[in-house]
Amino acid sequence: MQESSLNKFQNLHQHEIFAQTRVPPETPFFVRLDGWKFRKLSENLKTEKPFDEKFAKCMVSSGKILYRKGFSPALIYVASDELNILFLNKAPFCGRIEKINSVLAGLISSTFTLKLKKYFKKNAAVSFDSRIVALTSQEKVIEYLAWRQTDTWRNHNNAYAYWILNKMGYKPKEVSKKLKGLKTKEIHEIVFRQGINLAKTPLWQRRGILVYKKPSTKKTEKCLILRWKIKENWNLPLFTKSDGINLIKQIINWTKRKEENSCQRAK
Ligand SMILES: Nc1nc2c(ncn2[C@@H]2O[C@H](COP(=O)(O)OP(=O)(O)OP(=O)(O)O)[C@@H](O)[C@H]2O)c(=O)[nH]1
Ligand SMILES: [Mg+2]
Repeated sequence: MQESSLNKFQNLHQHEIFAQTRVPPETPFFVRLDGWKFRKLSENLKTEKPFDEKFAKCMVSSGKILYRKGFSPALIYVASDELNILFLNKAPFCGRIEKINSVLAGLISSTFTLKLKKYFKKNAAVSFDSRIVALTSQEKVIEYLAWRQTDTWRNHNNAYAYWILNKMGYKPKEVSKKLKGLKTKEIHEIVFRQGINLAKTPLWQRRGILVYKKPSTKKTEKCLILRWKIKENWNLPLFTKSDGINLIKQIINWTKRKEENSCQRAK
């Protein structure tokens, strides 16, 4: 009886038309999560302007939850209210896009709420939007990170300029008008006249923060033990220069080695 009444609804599964949409196999991809209405949130929290280290810590430790929940991203690039999570060959949920976007956004949002409580002693329900950026090669992965980092630098300059001009008494609309179309050099000069050198601000504000797993070996009496530790890098090189590119390549190679090892163990 119960079965026959259920059968009647079975074709409704066919309406879940996006459920099987997947990232193509063996395609590296980023999941980019961006805080929803975080400008308002940062005002409500009274975060430090233009950058708040506690806010950045909330972002970083929210990203790190993924490792503890069994996901294996190659790296997470954090900047402002954005998390860029790179997966190489091992896509979670067999690459199912709806599942990846919804579970990751849920996990990061709930963790971020808990971290706000810890660092700001405030309760706030937050949300992140989530999208998938599929890339075709290691070069594209590096190019993508260079793009996000360049955007971070642009946002950094604007954030300082807004903050300085605001402090000088300009209204938000006047600030926007004043900054519109200005070149980086001109923004630097405005801020410099107020005593801040934009080339000397903390590196994490200018270049973002990278989270990844780094291998280390420990020698015991019998053998060498390989360990993976989660590392936070708050002093990043430029991803457009050789030391930045080499760092990304190194992290990708570590991840590939780790994935190969876990495949061999599973055989
Ligand atoms: N005061 C302060 N604000 C921050 C900090 N980090 C991020 N923000 C805020 O977060 C915003 C992130 O930019 P957006 O993602 O474009 O703004 P949003 O309000 O989240 O907009 P949507 O993503 O479209 O919902 C910045 O504009 C800042 O207002 C910080 O360290 N300190
Ligand atoms: Mg946002």
